[in-house]
Amino acid sequence: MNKIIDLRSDTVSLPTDEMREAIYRAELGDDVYGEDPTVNALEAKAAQIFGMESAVLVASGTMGNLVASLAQCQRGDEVIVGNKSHLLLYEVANLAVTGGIQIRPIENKDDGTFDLNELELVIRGDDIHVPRTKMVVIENTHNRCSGAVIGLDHIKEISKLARSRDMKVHIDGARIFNAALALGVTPDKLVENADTITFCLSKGLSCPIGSIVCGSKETILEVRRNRKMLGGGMRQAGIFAAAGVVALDTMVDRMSEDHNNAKTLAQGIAEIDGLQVEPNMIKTNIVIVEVLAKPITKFISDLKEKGLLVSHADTNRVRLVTHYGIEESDISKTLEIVDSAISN
Ligand code: TLP
Repeated sequence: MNKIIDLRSDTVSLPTDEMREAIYRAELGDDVYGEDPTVNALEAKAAQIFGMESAVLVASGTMGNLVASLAQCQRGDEVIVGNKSHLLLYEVANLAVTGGIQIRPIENKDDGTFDLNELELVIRGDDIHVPRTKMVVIENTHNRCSGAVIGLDHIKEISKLARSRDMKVHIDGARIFNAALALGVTPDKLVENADTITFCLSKGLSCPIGSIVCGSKETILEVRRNRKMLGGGMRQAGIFAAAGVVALDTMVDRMSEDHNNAKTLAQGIAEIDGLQVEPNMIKTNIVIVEVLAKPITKFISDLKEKGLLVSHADTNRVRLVTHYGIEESDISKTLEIVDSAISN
């Protein structure tokens, strides 16, 4: 049988043999008591990589963003996010549901950045009629903006503004290692002006489960409390933390292959009539393509019939994500399938 090429997300990537071996051999304990040595090792490693005081393992990126927000905002506070952010669009309104926190979206430009004037304008003043603006969230890389990378200067400017208004900065860095690789900087540089970061082990790093929140000792203690409150205190979590340790050692640099594959994919698709993509915009592993020549659902089902899985990004756009397990040869095959599906 022909291989199914699954480009719906990098979350579909499977653990390496080395990870499976580490999972098998992991030293375990009860992490709610703080006694799982493998979880402790992973958290220490993450904190060190990001130059932060402390870190905590959580079940998912969604949980990480939530517990980091709950730790830094009170009921009735407001958090500024991008209008194309994952936090706004795909996290089930969890800040509102569990924290009584209001979200205030401002525009994400095509490259994922904010207009700093707009950001400044929406920060509330001291007035009994209005909520307190407590935090701003930066998504890096930016999922819905084709994996755009938010640069150091922009992060610095946002943070400077936030600091001057007594606000926190959270980074939704589900794919922060992709951003660091694309910019050629170490990951700590990308968060040096932030209070907290969530990053995911289960995306480009190919782990089966898990995300990590990093921040100051005090904040992470509060994050731990919130994790427990939400039922996310896990016992022998070293079972999957073991894969995380291997991932941080072995899976970061290889993601440049994913970036190259995404670029080749975008360049190929740009030459196909009926589809639109700007290859120069593709800096990491996400390619979002506008489908002009066919109804979107028909296009997606025709691709599936030919052995290619993609996801429906929005309206008439599909998303293709490269990841561990997708080889250069899969990219040529993908281009053949896309070409035949759009022209038939
Ligand atoms: N994104 C998933 C889907 O939910 C869309 C994907 O396939 O890309 N922040 C960002 C920027 C994300 O892209 C995601 C997952 C999350 C947070 C949430 O992570 P999980 O899925 O672990 O809760």
